[in-house]
Amino acid sequence: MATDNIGITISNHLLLNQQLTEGATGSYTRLLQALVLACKIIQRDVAKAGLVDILGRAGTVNVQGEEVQKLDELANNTVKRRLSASGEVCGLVSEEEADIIEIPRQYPQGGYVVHFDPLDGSSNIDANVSIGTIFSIYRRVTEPSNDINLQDALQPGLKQVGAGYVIYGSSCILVFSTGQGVNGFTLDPSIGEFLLSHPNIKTPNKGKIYSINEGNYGYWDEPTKNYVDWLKNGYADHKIHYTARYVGSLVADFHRNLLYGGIFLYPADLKDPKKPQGKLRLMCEANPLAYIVEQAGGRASTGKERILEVEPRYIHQRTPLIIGSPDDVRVYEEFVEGKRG
Ligand code: AHM
Ligand code: MG
Repeated sequence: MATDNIGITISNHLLLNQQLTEGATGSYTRLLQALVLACKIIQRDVAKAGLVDILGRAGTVNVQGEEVQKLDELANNTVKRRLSASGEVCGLVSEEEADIIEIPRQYPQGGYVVHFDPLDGSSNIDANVSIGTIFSIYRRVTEPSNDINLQDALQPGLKQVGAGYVIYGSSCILVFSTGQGVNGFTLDPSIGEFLLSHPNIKTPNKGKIYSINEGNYGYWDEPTKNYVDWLKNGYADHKIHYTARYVGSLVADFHRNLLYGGIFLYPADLKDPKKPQGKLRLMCEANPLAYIVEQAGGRASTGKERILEVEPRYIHQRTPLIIGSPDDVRVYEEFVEGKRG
């Protein structure tokens, strides 16, 4: 962690970037500031959850067929309200809602579309394990005079103009990229400000950590089984003592591996005929993290294709996600290509 940058607030950082961007109007900065505020509010709610009875199930089921918890609803509503009120978005897509969310007419319609997972890792809420918010930003591509439509919401990850995530954990950290590297800001609760704590994050080319839910081993495809077997039993070949780490919150697993190096895998899950593409969502989970990892020098793949080049067909599309240090992800792809195994 660099101490010389410790005093730079996220507002300073965003405004400086705006000044350095030719033709910038301030729209993008206002959008990011609204996201930052939403995440501070969610952090406050997460920190108080055990005290004010917002843990536990809310009794409804989200579009993915999963039970929604109270904090999920609060987080979803917070992001929706704050982004709508910013006047900078023309539509939102939430992991928690089936359709594109239109912006209430009382607010100006802006030029951006944001996909978000309001509370990732929600099965961990009751156990005080790290959870987070993930977001992904696109420019509108259709005429502003019309309502936004699927063309605006279904753009490949390469078209993102920014992405990030927040982890509500031992400390609250916001990591994001606007296409010029990756920076991490840690919330100083005593002043309520995010301060630059991790400037210009670069992920190691190789790591020793692998992160995958091995309970699903019997349901993986052969290349994934062969790859994980090789990590565990192939010391004579790779000369590395790999170590397994799996929180079960994507943001936490991703963040750890981004800093330390390693590979996270959520492959296709052959046990569930409804999820032949695995569990994770392309638009609100895989694309934003793929954007960040590439900006940090890493790699993100379905095993066969670069995540950022996948053409989305529907907003809640799922995808296998293999992400992390570039050399590690490349080796996995070689297993898929049949070059190893
Ligand atoms: P969520 O967005 O509903 O919380 O689900 C996604 C989470 C990820 O955070 C995590 O990587 C994954 O589900 C864990 O799934 P599993 O329990 O199958 O390993
Ligand atoms: Mg999620």
